[in-house]
Amino acid sequence: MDTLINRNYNRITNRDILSKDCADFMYVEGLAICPFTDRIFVATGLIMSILVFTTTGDYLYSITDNSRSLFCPWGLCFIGEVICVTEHTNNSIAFITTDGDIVTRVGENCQIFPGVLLSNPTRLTAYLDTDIFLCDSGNHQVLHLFPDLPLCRRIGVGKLSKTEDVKVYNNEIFVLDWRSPCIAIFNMSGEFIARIITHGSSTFNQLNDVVNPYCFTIDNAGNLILSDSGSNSIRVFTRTGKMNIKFGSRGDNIGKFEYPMGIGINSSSQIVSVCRRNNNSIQIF
Ligand SMILES: *[C@@H]1O[C@H](CO)[C@@H](O)[C@H](O)[C@H]1NC(C)=O
Ligand SMILES: *[C@@H]1O[C@H](CO)[C@@H](O)[C@H](O)[C@H]1NC(C)=O
Ligand SMILES: *[C@@H]1O[C@H](CO)[C@@H](O)[C@H](O)[C@H]1NC(C)=O
Ligand SMILES: CC(=O)N[C@H]1CO[C@H](CO)[C@@H](O)[C@@H]1O
Repeated sequence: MDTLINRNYNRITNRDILSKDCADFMYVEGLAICPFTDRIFVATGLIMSILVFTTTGDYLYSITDNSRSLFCPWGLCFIGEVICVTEHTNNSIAFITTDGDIVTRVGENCQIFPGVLLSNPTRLTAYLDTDIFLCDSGNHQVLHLFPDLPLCRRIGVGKLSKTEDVKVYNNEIFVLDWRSPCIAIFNMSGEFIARIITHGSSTFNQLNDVVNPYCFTIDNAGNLILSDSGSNSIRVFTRTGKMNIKFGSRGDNIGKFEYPMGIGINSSSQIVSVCRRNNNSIQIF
């Protein structure tokens, strides 16, 4: 998926930003980029659909599930060409084709594993193209779902609060915990390693106004790219939590944000970001 282009984030000017409008982003949540086509898929929560865009952010079509509505799609990831989507209010995960056909659905207020009942699942990520790591936010944990569902294991019990987004990089699991806020790191056995980008740490002053981070991504060099809805900015941190760059502020022009949410990186290492407004609501850096 990722090429070996390592981005230098020191110089992002408005001339480097491609921006497109989308009228339906009032409730935008998560975002995923299809590993095969680089098309951009955006979950719209209360609008109950997944919007699909070209690699350059032009609107193509909307997926609402051919048999019945998607229930509050929140987070997206791809396993092969299948979209995995969390349905936030229904406590379910739908597996759906890019044409809108449901492959399968698990959860729906039922146990997905003995003793495991999803509670307000938020965002999720694919691992090795077979497994899924999922933020089970109401249960204050991350679930590792194996290919032979409903088999799964819990990660971060007692260590996490309101989990919003998760990524795996270099055999470490990074979890965005909104309540702290911080990113908690676990190893593949589920052992807690560290919290970074957290209040009280030496990096605190660099992020004094990080208040509402909901989504993040990791580039191929291991930088964490955080979408902070509170400060209407995007910040790039190293693995140790040192901030490299902050860009953006509130506004509706190019390079400005209003409630930035879903964020991803396309195959050319471009950052794709969406926010909750009409004009210039998809921006590609
Ligand atoms: C990544 O996004 C940029 C900006 O839209 C686009 O020019 C480029 O083609 C995209 N990369 C791929 C592999 O689609
Ligand atoms: C999903 O949520 C919707 C709206 O909250 C509700 O009407 C519907 O019954 C739920 N479906 C299931 C299967 O729980
Ligand atoms: C995770 O950390 C624990 C404790 O340090 C260690 O015993 C275990 O081998 C580690 N697992 C992996 C996969 O690195
Ligand atoms: C400058 C610009 O694109 N303005 C548009 C912002 O969005 C509103 C509502 O969709 C449009 O009416 C404006 O033309």
